[in-house]
Amino acid sequence: MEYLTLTRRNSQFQRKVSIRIGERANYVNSPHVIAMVGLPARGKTYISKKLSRYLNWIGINTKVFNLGEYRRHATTAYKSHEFFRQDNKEAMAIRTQCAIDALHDVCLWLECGGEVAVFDATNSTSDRRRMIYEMVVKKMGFKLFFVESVCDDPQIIEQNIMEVKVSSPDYKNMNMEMALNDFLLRIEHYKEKYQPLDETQEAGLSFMKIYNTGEKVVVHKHEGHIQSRIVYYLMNIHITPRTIYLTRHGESEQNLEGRIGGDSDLSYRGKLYGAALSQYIQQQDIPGLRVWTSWLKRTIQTVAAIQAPQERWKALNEIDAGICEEMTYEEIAEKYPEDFAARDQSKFTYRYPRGESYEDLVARLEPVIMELERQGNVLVVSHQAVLRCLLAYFLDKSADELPYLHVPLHTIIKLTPVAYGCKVEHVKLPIDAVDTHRPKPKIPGTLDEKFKRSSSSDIMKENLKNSS
Ligand code: BKE
Ligand code: F6P
Repeated sequence: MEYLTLTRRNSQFQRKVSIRIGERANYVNSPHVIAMVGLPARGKTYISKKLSRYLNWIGINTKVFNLGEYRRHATTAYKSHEFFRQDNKEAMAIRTQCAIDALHDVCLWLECGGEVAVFDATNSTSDRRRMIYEMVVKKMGFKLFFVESVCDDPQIIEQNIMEVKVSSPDYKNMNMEMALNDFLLRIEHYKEKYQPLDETQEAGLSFMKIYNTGEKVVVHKHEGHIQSRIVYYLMNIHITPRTIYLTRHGESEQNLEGRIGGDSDLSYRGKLYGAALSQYIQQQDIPGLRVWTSWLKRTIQTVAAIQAPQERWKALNEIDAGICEEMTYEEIAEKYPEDFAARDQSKFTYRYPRGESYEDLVARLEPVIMELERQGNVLVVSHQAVLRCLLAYFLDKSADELPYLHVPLHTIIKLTPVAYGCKVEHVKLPIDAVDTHRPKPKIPGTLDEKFKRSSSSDIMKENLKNSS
C-alpha cells in the first residue's frame, strides 16, 4: 500500500500526517477549497487575495488559483467580449479545459501540504459547481466552501472595472472607455447563464453569500473552524477609502541604553517626537481619526498632545521578552548565548523563556487586525515587534521576513488601500533617534559592533549632549 507523508505548518508546531493515498481521515484541519461565485467585477479577486493574505498571516497556508490567468496563459484569442458569448463553442471548450486544469492544480497543491486553496473564478452555474463538488469533495475528500458576491450597485461595479479591469492584459491596446464598454458586455454574456447559489436548488452545498459588500450576509451549512473564521473575517471588511498610520512611540530612556522591553519614559528626543507627531497629525486634518496606543507609558506619552479619541490596547504592548526583559542584546548574548543564537536561527518561532515569540504576537494581534478592518482612519502607536506583525499583514510578508521588517523610530508609516494591495509611504520626522534594528547576522548569536557596550555608551553620550 502506498503512503504519503505530509508536513503542514500549524500555528504552534509542525505536524507530520500519514495518509493512505486516495483516502483521508476527517481531520479538524482537512484541506479546504474556497470557491468564489459571482458575475465579473463583483470583487471576487479582491476577496480572494485579501482572504488569502489574512489566512497566511494567521498561519494557514493559503494560495489563490485565478482562472483568468489560466485562460490568458492558454490562449491569446481574446479580442473582445465576443470571446465570452455563450454560443462561442471554441472559446467555451478552452474555458472549460482551463477550469479543469486549474482544479487539478488546486488538488495537487492541497495534496502537497497546502491548507486552503481559493479558486478565483465566476463559477456562475450550478453545473460548474457540481463539477467542482465531484472533484474536490467526492474524489479528494476535501472540504468545499462557496463564497458568492452579489452586487447590483452600478457605482461599485463601475469603480471596480475602472480600478482593476481596464488595466488588465486583456485590454492592453484599448483606451479606458472602450475597455469599460467591452467589460460591461462581457458581464452581459455571463448574466445569460448566471445561477446564483440557492439553498433549495443546491441544498447540500456549504456556502456564504455577501450582498453589496456586506449589507447582508447569508451563511448556509458552514462546516467547522476555518469556515467560521472566513465568514467572520469577510463580515468585517469594507472598501471605504481610509488611511492607517503606524508609528512607534518616541525614543525611550531604555532605547537610549539599548535595553529591550521595560516600561520607561520618553527620552528628551522622544518627547520632541511626540510634539512633532501631534503637529503632523493636526496638519493632515484626518476625518474621524482614532488613536490607538499600548498600555505602556512610552506610547501614551507620545500621543499626549493629539486631539482625537484615544483607545488603549494591551494587545499592542511590546513583545514580552520574559527572562530577557530590560537587558541589552549584549547582556543576553553573554548570559544566555544558546537562546540568543536560537533566536537568530528562527526568529519568528523563537519564544523567550517565560515570554513570547513573534508567532505568539500574531495570535495576540488578530483582534487588533479585525478591528482595524472595521475602522476608518486610525493612528496606531505601538512598538517595533508589534508593528512588524501589523505591517506584515498589510504588506503580505512571510513569517521569515516579518521579524526583520524595518520599523525605525520617529517615522510614520502611512498605509492606503490601492487596487488589490496597500500603498506604503514612510514619513520621517526630523528628530534624531537611536537605531534599534538588528539585522539577521551571518553567524547566529554574533553581535554587531553597534550593539556592544563601548559603542552604546558612545550613543548615550551623544544623546545626553543633544538633550542639554
Ligand atoms: C480595487 N469590490 O478596486 C476594487 N466590487 O461586492 C473595487 N462588488 C471594488 C471591489 C474590489 C476592488 C469589493 C467588493 C465588491 C467590489 C463590486 C463588490 C466586496 C465584496 C464583498 C465584501 C467586501 C467587498
Ligand atoms: O528595542 C526596542 C524593542 O521594541 C524591544 O522592546 C523589543 O524586545 C525589540 O525591540 C523587538 O525587536 P527584536 O525582535 O528585533 O529584538
